Amino acid sequence: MTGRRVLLTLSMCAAVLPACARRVTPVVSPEPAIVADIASTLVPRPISVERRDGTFAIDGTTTIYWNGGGHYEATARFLSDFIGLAVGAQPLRVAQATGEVPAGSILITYGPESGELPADGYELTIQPARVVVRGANSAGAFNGVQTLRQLMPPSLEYEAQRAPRRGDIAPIRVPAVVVRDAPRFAWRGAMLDVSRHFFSVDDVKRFVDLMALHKLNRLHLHLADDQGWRLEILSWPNLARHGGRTEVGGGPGGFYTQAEYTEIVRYAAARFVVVVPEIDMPGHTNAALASYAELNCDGQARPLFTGVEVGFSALCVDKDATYRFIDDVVGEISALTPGPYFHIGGDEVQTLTPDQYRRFVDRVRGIVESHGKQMVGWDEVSSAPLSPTSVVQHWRPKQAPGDAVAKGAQVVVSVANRAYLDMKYDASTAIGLSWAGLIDVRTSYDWDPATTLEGVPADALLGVEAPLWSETVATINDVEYLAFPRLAAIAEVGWTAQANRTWEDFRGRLGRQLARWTALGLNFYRAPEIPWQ
Ligand code: TNX
Repeated sequence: MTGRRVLLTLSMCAAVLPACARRVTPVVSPEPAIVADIASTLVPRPISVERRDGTFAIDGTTTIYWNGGGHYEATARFLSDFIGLAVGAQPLRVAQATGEVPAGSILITYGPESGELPADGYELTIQPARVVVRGANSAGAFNGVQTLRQLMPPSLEYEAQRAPRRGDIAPIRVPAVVVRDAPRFAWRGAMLDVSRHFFSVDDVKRFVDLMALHKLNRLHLHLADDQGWRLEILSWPNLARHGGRTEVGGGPGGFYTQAEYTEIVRYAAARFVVVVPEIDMPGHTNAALASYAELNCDGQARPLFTGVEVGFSALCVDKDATYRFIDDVVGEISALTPGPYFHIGGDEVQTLTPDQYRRFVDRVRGIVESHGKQMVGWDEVSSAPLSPTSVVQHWRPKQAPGDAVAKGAQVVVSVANRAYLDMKYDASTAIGLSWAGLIDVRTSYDWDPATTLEGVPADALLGVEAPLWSETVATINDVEYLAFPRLAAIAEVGWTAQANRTWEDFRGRLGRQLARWTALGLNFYRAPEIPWQ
């Protein structure tokens, strides 16, 4: 069955997948039919994997049943779309289960059988007679399907495998196995800075796809900074129209219309990824200050900015117009965003007094909450009053979260010396920064979010997030290069219990992603310390 899957040429690829033309030619390597120790292929590592005898065969007659409501149906359709036309001339049938499902089918449902699993957990049971994915909730069922996906042939990741084909079509075989699994943290995030360089809707979707494969569930979009305002705001149209027209280095920039942003949110939600929109303020606001003179204390619009310095800009915090502006912006974005969060940035303000800064954050938190959202901010916001619903994102490695915790806030750990995807891997990395250090794959993997910062009790620790700032990152190929393999490392830091993971074991499993990532056309960094095979 593997032979034919391997016979892919660049021209076949380019015929069905325009992306092939601009990507590294995917050489789909031969795949081991079934790897003996299948746990050794899964990233992130599950709680438990028990191998059973035999395999389950997916062919053109396999039906994917769902039970439990629309979110489960969406997951069944995700699986059908993933398999595409790999096993037949039609996509696999998706149907609602009514009672027992017949032998030979796949069932996506809820309620793990052997005891409770935490939210987002799942139980995946593959037997020769059937496959059952039981989610603790709908996100759990989706996570279980991602594990099932990682047990399928890596070549399926290659879109050409889902195109119509002629001749015999072999079934897909997956090993019989019982996987029980649940995440360590509720917040497993990645941040994309679309302000310093702009990324298209398709680029963002590609990033979401890569997140979902690794069970990441929060996409933080850094939508506004000095160099660009990237989301259409109907009540302040010049923000995007003028403030979105450039980027670092003077390129054309761009912005998402509200319809495009809504499409990103929908696409992410279909993959159980919650979008966290960020409008950075009161600093990092030059694009807004260039678009509306009235937001400046001196009433003078600023010129657009295409450099990389930080800290020079700030909204006029003593003007009422500033808060009308913020209320309008937060209101419009909140209405477009189903997730519970609004990120106000709050980092690196150098032109305000501490008291001005605290009063600003306090007032903006009230605005965010009046629009029904929880405020998220970079760790600087801890100096201001917070709510128990507030989330503080710690990026400075030496900044203890005591203030935030004392105010009842939750903490997301993004310490720059571990979690920043925009740092270089080593001194020879062609793109990236190095102010927080060089971050090789082991550095991004081998740490514990519970102990890296002083004084975070377990119940205040919401999760981890890996930010990708884009001063030096201009294309999706650059994004992929800096993000992988390190984003897979952070995904496991966020998912797998500390006691259940070691660098040596991870290294081996990462090496076994070679075929899958190659089939995906992923432009990942071939880190020399990883045994790619
Ligand atoms: C610091 S991290 C910043 C960003 C830069 C980044 C580059 C943080 C909250 N602020 O403005 O893009 O460093 O690594």
